[in-house]
Amino acid sequence: MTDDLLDSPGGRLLVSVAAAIAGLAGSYAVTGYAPAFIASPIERTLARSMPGIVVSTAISTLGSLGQQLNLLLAIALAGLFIALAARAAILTGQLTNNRALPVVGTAVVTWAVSVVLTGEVVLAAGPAVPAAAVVGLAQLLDGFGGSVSPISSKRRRALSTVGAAIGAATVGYAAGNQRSVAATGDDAPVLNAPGADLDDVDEKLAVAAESSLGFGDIDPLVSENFYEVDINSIDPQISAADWSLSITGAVEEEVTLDYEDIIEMDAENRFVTLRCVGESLNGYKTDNALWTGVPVDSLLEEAGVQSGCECVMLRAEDDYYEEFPIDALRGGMLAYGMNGKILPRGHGYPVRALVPGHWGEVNVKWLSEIEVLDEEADGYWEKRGWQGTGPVNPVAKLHHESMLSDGRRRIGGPAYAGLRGVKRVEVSTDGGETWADATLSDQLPAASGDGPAADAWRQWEYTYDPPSSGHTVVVRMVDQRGEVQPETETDSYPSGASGWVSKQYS
Ligand SMILES: Nc1nc2c(c(=O)[nH]1)N[C@H]1C(S)=C(S)[C@@H](COP(=O)(O)O)O[C@H]1N2
Ligand SMILES: [Mo]
Repeated sequence: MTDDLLDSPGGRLLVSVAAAIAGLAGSYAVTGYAPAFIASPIERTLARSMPGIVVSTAISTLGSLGQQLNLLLAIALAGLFIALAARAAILTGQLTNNRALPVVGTAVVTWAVSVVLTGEVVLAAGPAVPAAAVVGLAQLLDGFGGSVSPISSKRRRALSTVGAAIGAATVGYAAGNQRSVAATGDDAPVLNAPGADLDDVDEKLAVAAESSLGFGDIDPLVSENFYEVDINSIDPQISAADWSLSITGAVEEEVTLDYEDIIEMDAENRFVTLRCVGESLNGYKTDNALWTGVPVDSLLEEAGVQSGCECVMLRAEDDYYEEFPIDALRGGMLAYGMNGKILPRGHGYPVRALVPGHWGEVNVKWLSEIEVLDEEADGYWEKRGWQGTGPVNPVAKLHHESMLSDGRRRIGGPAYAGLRGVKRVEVSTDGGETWADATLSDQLPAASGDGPAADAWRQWEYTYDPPSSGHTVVVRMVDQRGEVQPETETDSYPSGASGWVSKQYS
């Protein structure tokens, strides 16, 4: 029995774990937060194989936390693979008395595992090299090959190995963050497309800013922090130059378009609000933006739709797919710009679909294929029990409240009804006995500039003298046809939350 770190089971475990940490960091360093990161395919597989009801429950109870936990689990599993590779390589090297095997074996097996997972032959060196280096360092510190160990105490050698791994992790994490393409809007480059009218974008955004009942923390008409819902925690990272969109299936002629084709076509700037079917009644997964893109209709006409079911499947680069009536898509657009910026990665760069008035889930991001179907089929979420391919449920939310200096209370929030349009918001401060009209923000302008936007939310505001005793405030919306938002309360699963938002004041 020697005093070598690698000769004890505990020492081997420690070195294997250190190799795993360095390997994970190395992978992240060369990929950033992208699908080529070694944990990403594991995370996808976990998310795909989770039973629908588990996913749905996780979404409604944990929100995005569930997804983060899933990613953590995937990272842990990827680390386990590397640690097992290192441990096996060390043990085999010792058994066969082959001094090169621990390092070479760790490198080769980690590389192979990474290639199998991610399909990236070159980037797989990212995890392989640092993991093998940690094993090599441990051997070196043990003074292998007859040389004298540079560090005599075993404990110190262990600490040095772990220290090196943590150092590698720090550097790798920083490098990976540098490399990560921002998912959200603020960092996206300014839009520049031959077919887009950017002055019109500025004008419309200015109108939205003027129309906004801008006070306190009321949600602005153009969302500052547009919500994001994805089936994977790591978004696809697509280069516009490699991207194309095809219209396939039950068509007279398949049509394929690349990014250049699309940004050269005549574009329009449209306010469209999105609402996720999974959000709670008074939730924060409804947002509005000014989108730049091209109408889908003419492209469908070019392809010549011959659908037996009048239905269509949209498919995406993240293997997401949603099916719905093709008529809904005819009014939609292919968006490549958002609020005057290039469509951010997290919202579907380079191109996403917008399907006015319909639940968020059919607004497919990272769109790659429009498949015209002959028969109905289930989309990703419908396979998991959701029914979110239809028009949104109307809702007036209560998100803002403040006390004014004169003792009155001001309440407000967004109201949205999809293509039905918000005509009125009514407020009751006596639990629904009597109702009064709230003040509404002006309707946002239509893409053409003529009349109101077909599918955009409005803000409401109401100020009242609160009674000294307890009372209940209830809010409801009336659509352009005069229909009152349904009072019946339902959960978001499976077809969207409904009911009137209310709040009790003591
Ligand atoms: N490719 C793809 N498209 C997608 C999703 C997805 O996971 N993958 N999520 C959908 C869901 S459930 C919603 S609510 C909206 C959200 O769009 P946003 O993230 O831009 O807000 O995108 C939809 N489009
Ligand atoms: Mo959603």
